[in-house]
Amino acid sequence: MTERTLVLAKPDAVARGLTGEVIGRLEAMGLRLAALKMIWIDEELATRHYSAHVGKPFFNGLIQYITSLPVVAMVWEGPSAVSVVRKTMGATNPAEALPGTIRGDFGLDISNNLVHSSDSLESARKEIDLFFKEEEIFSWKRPHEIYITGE
Ligand code: 3AN
Repeated sequence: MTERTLVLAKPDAVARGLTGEVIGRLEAMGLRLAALKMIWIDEELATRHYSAHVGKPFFNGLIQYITSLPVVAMVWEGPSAVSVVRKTMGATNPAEALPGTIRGDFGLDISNNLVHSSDSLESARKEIDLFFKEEEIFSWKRPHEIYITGE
């Protein structure tokens, strides 16, 4: 099923010049970039985005980190996009993420884990809503899409 998922190249990815690497990996897989913008997340958006983590010991640090520099927010579209993108990101803790994943290849520290992607279709819908207006998201297909995504 065609899905959309939210991806963030987080402040450490932007600071380290890894935004292109993140985009390149998802593009190379055949997913379609449907929306993209740079945004400096404020405390209110950060708290809404990470509402599941309110009260956890790392919450304040998480908010400080995600608001420290701009992020590059994206919507990616394609078959099973939510789970496919999660696999590409690797485990939350880069120290445990497999080589070949973005976090496994470029990260070392759980508080600086480079990327975010939605963990379910339901959170994807909510998170995309938080970051994008519907008119900022484009559904499009390649002429040879059938050979890439089967769609
Ligand atoms: P993921 O980003 O893989 O979906 P979540 O949703 O469990 O992981 O956590 C959201 C973010 O909170 C992580 N990307 C990470 O930056 C931070 N985080 C999660 N667990 C910890 C932890 N134990 N210590 C510090 N930061 C954490």
